[in-house]
Amino acid sequence: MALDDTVPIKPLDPNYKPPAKDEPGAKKAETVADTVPLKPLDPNYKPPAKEAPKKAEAPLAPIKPTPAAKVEPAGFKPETAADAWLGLLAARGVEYLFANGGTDFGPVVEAYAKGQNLGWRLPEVVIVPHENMGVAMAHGYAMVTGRPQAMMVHVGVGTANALNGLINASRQNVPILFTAGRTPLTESGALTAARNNYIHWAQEHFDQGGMLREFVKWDYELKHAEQVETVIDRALAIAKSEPQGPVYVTLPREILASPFSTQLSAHSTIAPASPPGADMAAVKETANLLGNAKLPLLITANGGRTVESSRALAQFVETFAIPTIHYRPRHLALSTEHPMHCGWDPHALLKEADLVLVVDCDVPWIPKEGAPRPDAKVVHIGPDPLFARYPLRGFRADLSLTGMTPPTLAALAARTKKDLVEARRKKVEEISSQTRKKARGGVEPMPAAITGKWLSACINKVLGDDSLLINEYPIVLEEMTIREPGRYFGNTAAGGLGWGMGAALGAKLASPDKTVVCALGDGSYMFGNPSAAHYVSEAMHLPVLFIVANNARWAAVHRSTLSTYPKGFASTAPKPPFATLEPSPRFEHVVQASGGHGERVTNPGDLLPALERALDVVKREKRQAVLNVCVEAGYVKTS
Ligand SMILES: Cc1ncc(C[n+]2csc(CCOP(=O)(O)OP(=O)(O)O)c2C)c(N)n1
Ligand SMILES: [Mg+2]
Repeated sequence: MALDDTVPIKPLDPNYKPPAKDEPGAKKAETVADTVPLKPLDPNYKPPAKEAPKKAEAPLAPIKPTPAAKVEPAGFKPETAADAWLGLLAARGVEYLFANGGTDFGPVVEAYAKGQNLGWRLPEVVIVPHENMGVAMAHGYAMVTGRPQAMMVHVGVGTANALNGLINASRQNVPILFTAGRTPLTESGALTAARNNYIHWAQEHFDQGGMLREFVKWDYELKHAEQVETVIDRALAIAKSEPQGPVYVTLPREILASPFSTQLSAHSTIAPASPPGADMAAVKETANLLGNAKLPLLITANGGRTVESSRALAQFVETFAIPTIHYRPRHLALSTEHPMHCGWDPHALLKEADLVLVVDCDVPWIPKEGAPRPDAKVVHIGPDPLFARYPLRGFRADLSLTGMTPPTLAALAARTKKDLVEARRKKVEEISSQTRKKARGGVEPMPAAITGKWLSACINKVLGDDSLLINEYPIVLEEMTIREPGRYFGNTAAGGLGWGMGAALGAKLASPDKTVVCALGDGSYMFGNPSAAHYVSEAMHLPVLFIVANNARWAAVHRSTLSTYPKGFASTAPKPPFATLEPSPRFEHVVQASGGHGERVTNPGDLLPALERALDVVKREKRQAVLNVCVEAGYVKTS
């Protein structure tokens, strides 16, 4: 029996009443709605216009990302390190500065105002009212465009709030130039921007970078104005070098305010390192194994990281008829309909395979659930095939082939014989179509209660070819038909919750012409700092459809307890201990506070029309929307 089947299933009660307070005489609420002193949705609501739309129906001017930065105009004459910092960010191609400020920001704010006044080219500032949500936005932007953006937060406390997001970005190899102020260093008051507030003493760290050093590729404190160019160029070059990742720079207030007199270069002074290239001896050895394999298997999580990588992987598995599993994918390398696409769980095919190619994948299988045959060979391929930053990772590796996916697979393809390929092609195609057929339910018939699987099928039905789907937990991938790379983004390897909403907003910022849909659990929604995310959506005109699969619990937490203690006390508890989120908030009302459209869906029959309505609001009215979908509590998550 699958673990998930052990979860006691109890559908959400549509007439659910939150528990009345125990005090005598406490008024019992009649319905959920009665407990909420909110006005009904205003159908004629118009978002306060930044750029004055005349009617709610009138589409806002399309959001254009700041055009790629040119070398700063002739008038750019930085007088302080902060002036130079901001101007250089723009000159080096940083389009956005995600910002959450404090007393450390004075010189930066002044430099920005000066630059705006004098017509300097500057990154556009995005105010992010929570750092974790903000860093997820920078993550989302880079994951869609490949371009690192900058973020600045308030000293150590802001850094601490961003850490979860940085762990996600680090494990997902997403480049971000993450910066924080440092409390002023000097006490006498003689220097510009010296200490002048009580917090400046308590906010000093012995080692501010130490807090996140494990999760950035490099960190440094700007020690003198003269260093600005080197520090920005070095930071960006390291972040962009493979395997990519976030970097951290701290900026003490007096240094930011100090005079700047150094000549700046028009272009970056430090080029990123060239990507790792495959060693030919290792390529030949792998080609030999592949050429002689009867049933190879390819497992990937990040193979679709870029369109180029996705195309290379598709061509490779087509050429050699290799069944391909996306295991806990963060990107899709193959179309879900591809004849080599053999599903989402490697363990069945792993038992048979005589060669396992692990491509850009940190966890290719779960040892407790299965392992390659003792006589099979296992080859790991990626920019860092050993995942050296993971403390423990013991998957067998007969060969660890360092190299980016496209050139490595091309080099392999050129050296591999194809004699055995056609003998297996039919069998692999059969596995592919049978796997799809068995697992896919579709929208018909309609179930008695909304399951996660059926919700996914309904989302699939309404997703257009122009949409990006950001999934923080609930999507059952078996139900999806996603044919193009770069359209699906799953939550990160580290699983730090609170990623989805910010990532979706960052993706929308990067691709204003796409329809961005973000699927979340009720837990993930609350981790995402919803009021901060909805604020940014409205303020930056970034309409996203947020779909909350609401089971009023952290099902994953309960499943995890049951996996260790399937027949323990927790398994018979009336409500999942440590994992119940009742009374479930009326999420549909939260979005209204930021001018969005919110609906709660309880009946299966109402789901598709509600999805259509919400999409219409997002696409035509350019307003965000939340669908609070009450799903059956025990849905089975398989992908
Ligand atoms: C920052 C953070 N805290 C806690 C967790 C542990 N955790 C993993 S899944 C999960 C529950 C997610 O709840 P929800 O989004 O409602 O999805 P469900 O499990 O109900 O499907 C939690 C709390 C985490 N991954 N990240
Ligand atoms: Mg939940």
